Amino acid sequence: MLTRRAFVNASSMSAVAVAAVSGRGQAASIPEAATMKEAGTQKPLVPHTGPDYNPIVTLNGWTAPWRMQGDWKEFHLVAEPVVREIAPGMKAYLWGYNGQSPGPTIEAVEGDKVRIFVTNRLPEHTTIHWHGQRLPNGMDGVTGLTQPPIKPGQTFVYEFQLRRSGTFMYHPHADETLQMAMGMMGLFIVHPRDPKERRVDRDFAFLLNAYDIEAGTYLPKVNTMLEFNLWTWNSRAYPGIDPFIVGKGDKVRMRVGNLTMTNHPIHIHGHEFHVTGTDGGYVPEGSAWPEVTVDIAVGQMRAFEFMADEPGDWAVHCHKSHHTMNAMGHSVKTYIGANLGNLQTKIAKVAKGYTAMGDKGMAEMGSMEMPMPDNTLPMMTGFAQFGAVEMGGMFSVMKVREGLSAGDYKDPGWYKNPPGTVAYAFNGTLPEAVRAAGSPDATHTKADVRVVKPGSMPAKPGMQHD
Ligand SMILES: [Cu+2]
Repeated sequence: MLTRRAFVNASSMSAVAVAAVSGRGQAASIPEAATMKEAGTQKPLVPHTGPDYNPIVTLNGWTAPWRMQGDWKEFHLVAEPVVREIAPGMKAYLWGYNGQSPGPTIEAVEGDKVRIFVTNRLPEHTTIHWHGQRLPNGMDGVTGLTQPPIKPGQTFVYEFQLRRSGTFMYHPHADETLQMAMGMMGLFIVHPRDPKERRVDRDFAFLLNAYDIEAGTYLPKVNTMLEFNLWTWNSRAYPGIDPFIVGKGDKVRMRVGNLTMTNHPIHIHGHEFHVTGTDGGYVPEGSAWPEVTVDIAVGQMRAFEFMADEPGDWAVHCHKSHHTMNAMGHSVKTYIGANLGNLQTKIAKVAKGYTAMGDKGMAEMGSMEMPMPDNTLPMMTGFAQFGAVEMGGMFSVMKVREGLSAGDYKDPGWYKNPPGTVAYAFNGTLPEAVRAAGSPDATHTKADVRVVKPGSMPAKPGMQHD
């Protein structure tokens, strides 16, 4: 028997708790199921057995520990109800695996034989489909088609050999609409057997998912088809999504899987990348194509790589602007240019605390403290060194810093911009630092600049809808 310490690889997974499997008779043969309480990004799980690889950093997630039994790598997933913090101030009652949604990332190596125990602690049956894997048909996890359902209380065993390396996912193929809308999914990363193949310095992974949770409530509406109000990465919404911490000069890979009901163009600032992996495998080295935005369709996975050579705090986000918005904003009416006059006073007479907003745009919502029901997230939020970020949903920050040692994922704080490299308010003269730096704008004179006075935009009749 392996000791609990060896199984959990205690050196790198401090926050992992180990729960015994229910059923005394089975405890000898089923590996203990680790469970995670923290919603933050956990330290990558350095392999303690088998070939070396650079472990995955699961954004706001963790990697499942395993044990070796002969030449089988054994994992234990427990499907169960979980409480997931979507961002500080909001929790959701979801279904997931081993204490979290998404479940833990399964990491293994090309050629490994994996045995995955799946225990069902849900109130209804489930299965797991290993999305993208080559495997015997009966291991594919489709209820009714390839296997009987895993009933509540049962444990099923999946066994297959990992025939190719790459980025994969797992999710139920049983009552699928409901179970995926409740957050049941996870990443499955297979590393190449040759540790030098496709090696990068930082290897991040996250799933795109979405929920429809009404303000003040905790349960996702499971039959929503398109009108989701929380756009999340690994079941977290900005500002709940951790930053990507990267050393200057690091080769970085991001792997993204889409288990929402719409496509997401994922965009990074300040760098161009090459798309190096799709669902079908690696893009041959000479054919990887350059982008700054990669559209990820429903059910797809994409991996892209770049050299992080520009220090700074760079935005990484979905480019559908409604996907960088949280729950409270999606039904706000458009009043741009409208003269709201004394509307606020009038409505406040019947609806206490009513605030008329939006006649100058909606940015004020990013900085003001609006009264909100408990357990929801403001439309646009987050603060950084220059003020309100006015974002939500699928948004994060990549912090590229000089001198980080390998494996250092501590948040370094906000970027200290060198003098003369931050956009500034123009007051008629150019500061010495900018002129000395030879900014192209130094050729402009005051007369070239068209000054638009705040408030000069005319209120056009008919601009408000509703
Ligand atoms: Cu999106």
